[in-house]
Amino acid sequence: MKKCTIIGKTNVGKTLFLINFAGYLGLKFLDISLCDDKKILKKYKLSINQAIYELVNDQTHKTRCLQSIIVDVPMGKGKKKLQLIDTVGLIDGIHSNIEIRKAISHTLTIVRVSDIILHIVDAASAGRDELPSSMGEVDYQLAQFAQLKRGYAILANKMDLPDAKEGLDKIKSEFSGNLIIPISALHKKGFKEVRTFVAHNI
Ligand SMILES: Nc1nc2c(ncn2[C@@H]2O[C@H](COP(=O)(O)OP(=O)(O)OP(=O)(O)O)[C@@H](O)[C@H]2O)c(=O)[nH]1
Ligand SMILES: [Mg+2]
Repeated sequence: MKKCTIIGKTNVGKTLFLINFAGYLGLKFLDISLCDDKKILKKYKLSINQAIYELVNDQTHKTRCLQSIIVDVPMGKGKKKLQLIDTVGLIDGIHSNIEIRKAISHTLTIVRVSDIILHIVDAASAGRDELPSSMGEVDYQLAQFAQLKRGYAILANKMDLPDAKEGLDKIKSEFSGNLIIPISALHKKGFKEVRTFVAHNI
């Protein structure tokens, strides 16, 4: 089964995107596997609403472990299974907490073996130059590495917020030459375009 990894700085909306995109693809419940880069550590099931309540918030590094689910992606008359992997938020520089450093290292390992990389950038923070979510050095490094792969797209998230349009213009000029899809993980906007991109790359 192919792997699609959701990556980006902390607090940009990776986990909310995973959950709402899974819901958009038809899942009512999520069978979530917590894992490091080699093995599954724990499995559990949550409804979409429970998952949002328990796994998403605006504190940085809410997600501290890779978490993955299996989704069916419609392809023509059929569908294909895909592993969607939510990762630990990246930061510019080195984190002081060793657990987060380890989890970031697992995240980078998974990116190397992923077929599809969805790089989420917070367009609203980019518009306001607001740290820590605003795009930074780690986004440029990630784009340089990931654009060598066929299945790489940048998702400009939080397009529902003020300043996101200015942010999107900045993202387009900084990452020109890449596919950039504006989305709102909160309002499930732009998901059709993401689904089409994913289906083309499975
Ligand atoms: N307005 C708005 N808020 C969003 C959107 N996507 C995410 N958020 C909010 O942004 C905050 C962070 O969302 P998460 O999904 O936890 O972000 P994350 O990238 O997984 O963060 P870490 O796990 O800490 O790295 C939460 O308060 C979300 O509700 C969006 O499209 N619009
Ligand atoms: Mg998260």
